[in-house]
Amino acid sequence: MNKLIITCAISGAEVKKEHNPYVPYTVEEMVEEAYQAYQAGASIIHLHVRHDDGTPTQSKLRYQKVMKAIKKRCPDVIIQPSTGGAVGMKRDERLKPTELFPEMATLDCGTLNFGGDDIFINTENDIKYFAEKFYEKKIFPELECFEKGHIDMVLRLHKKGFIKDPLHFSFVLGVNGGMTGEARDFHFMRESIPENATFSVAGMGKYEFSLAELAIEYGGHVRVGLEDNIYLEKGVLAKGNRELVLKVVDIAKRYKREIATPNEARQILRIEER
Ligand code: KMH
Ligand code: ZN
Repeated sequence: MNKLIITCAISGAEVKKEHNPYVPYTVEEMVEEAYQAYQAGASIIHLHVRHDDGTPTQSKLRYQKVMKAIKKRCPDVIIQPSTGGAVGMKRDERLKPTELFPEMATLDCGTLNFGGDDIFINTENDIKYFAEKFYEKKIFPELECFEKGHIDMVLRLHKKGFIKDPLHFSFVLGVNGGMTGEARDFHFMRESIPENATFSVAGMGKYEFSLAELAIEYGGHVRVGLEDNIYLEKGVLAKGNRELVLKVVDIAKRYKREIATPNEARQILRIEER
């Protein structure tokens, strides 16, 4: 089977040190968590940045500082900034990290409830607007789909030429307000994308490792990290992102899937050289 690409979502925008003290805020903490995840087997670092007090920000300057420092420590790693940012941020604010021309970034493909009164807004016009900016800057989009309707939106926009090949999906399952992360949800999502598309799966909370295992078994790729889940196992907090990545590496061994290096990940996803 193809090699396994592991993405590590080291920080997120919502999770706090009160939830898990290893959630990184400062530049130094971000770099250390990225390095540990990379050493453990992650070839992609999905990145949200924070101010030192933990407040999420889409500041271009802050992304620049963190990305530069990560690249110094992990020269070949793929850094994938978020354009989702935090709930409530506006389009252009969310797009700030794309001004740094990262090789890859997330593109969120639909609106959903996000717990309590929160709504994560990604209208059809938002998606078209984001896609236009991505292709203009030759940024490879990871198409984040929180439920099946988001895949349908991608396929519609792909047909109309707003979203282009190669298609790489991320199924983000188990968000409070989105689709759950049961096996049947995974199969429904997996069977709904074109055959030549690639996919990665991010399971929130209790779904993280069961979905990772399904993705590994069915030839997909995996995202783990403190953004998505703070526990190594039920009731045991992870001591950083490294432990979460290593747990995926262990599952991969059982299925005899080798781990992709960052350059192999670029080839598998068909990220064009710039
Ligand atoms: N923080 C969430 C509201 C992404 O990174 O593209 C959105 C999110 C998605 O995390
Ligand atoms: Zn994110």
